[in-house]
Amino acid sequence: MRYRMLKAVLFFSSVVSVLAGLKNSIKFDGTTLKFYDGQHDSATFGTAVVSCFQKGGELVMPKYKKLNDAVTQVVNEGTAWIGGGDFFGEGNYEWNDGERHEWTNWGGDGPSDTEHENCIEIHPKLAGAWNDDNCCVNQGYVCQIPDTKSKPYEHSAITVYDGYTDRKSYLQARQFCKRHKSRLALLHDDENLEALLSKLEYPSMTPFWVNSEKKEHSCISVSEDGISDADCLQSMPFICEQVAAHDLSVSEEQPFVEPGIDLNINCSALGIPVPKVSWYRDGRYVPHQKHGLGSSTLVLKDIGPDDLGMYVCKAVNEVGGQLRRMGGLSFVESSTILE
Ligand SMILES: [Ca+2]
Ligand SMILES: [Ca+2]
Repeated sequence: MRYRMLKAVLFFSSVVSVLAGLKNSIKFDGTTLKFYDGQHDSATFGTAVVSCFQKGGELVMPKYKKLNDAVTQVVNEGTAWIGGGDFFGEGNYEWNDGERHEWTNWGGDGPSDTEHENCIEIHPKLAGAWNDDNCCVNQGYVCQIPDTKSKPYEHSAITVYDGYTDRKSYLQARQFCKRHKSRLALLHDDENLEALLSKLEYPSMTPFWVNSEKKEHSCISVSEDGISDADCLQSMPFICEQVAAHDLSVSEEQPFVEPGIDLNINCSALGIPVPKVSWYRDGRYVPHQKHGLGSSTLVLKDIGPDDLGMYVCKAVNEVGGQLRRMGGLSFVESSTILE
């Protein structure tokens, strides 16, 4: 009797420790991978895509092994949708952002390649192998969500003008930066000051001109000693800054497509220089778009089956920064409306 009870206790404690070891979210490279299990959050592929968007992320696209391994780790039960498929041509697999597959992890002999299986699921119990499945199947999925909204200066590139002949007055420095498709480096807060100083190659006792958000109408300089007011006419070294495309936003994240309607979806982004913003469908440039300054509007008239596809908005400028987000959605759910 005593023996049986001990066994029961052992069994119970092992169940508890297994449960404690199961996590449905992990941190990965500045993002969180979160598993929505098939029992509580079961979703079709299309619903999973929308759900991840609404959570501020996207259906995870494990484009390389390290990320695929992390996804495998977080899916603690059953299988899960990941963000890719061959929706737009049998056997032409791509990620939801329109990129072609480079690294793959198909199980068995690869995708079974039927017209009815166009979305990819991951099998954690088979070492994270992929399988193509019917997009309408309800199951779990993994979202990848950025931890915090990135701060613009984390994506900025600075150029320091500290030669003796480079020295300029505050106003001249501002104009110089502007002519060079940049701005006088902007100070947002103390954290940003530290980031700025850390980008200098060597510690500087000489103050530099910078731009300040806090003190708009005075001329500000920074050095190792911190921020100080200075005589605007003084000649000083200065720092110019370019900021990668950021804060990309799409006016309609989830348009409900019905045949025959007109649709205008605006996409805009910030950056210095002003980023070039463009729409792509299935990885190809969309001709029906109106470009503005740092924005572009996708103009679809009398929507028909030919317009269905995966729409991606890209914003990019010289700094090399680039953000993508999917705008138009026309998946299984909407294509059934059109049929
Ligand atoms: Ca297929
Ligand atoms: Ca299959």
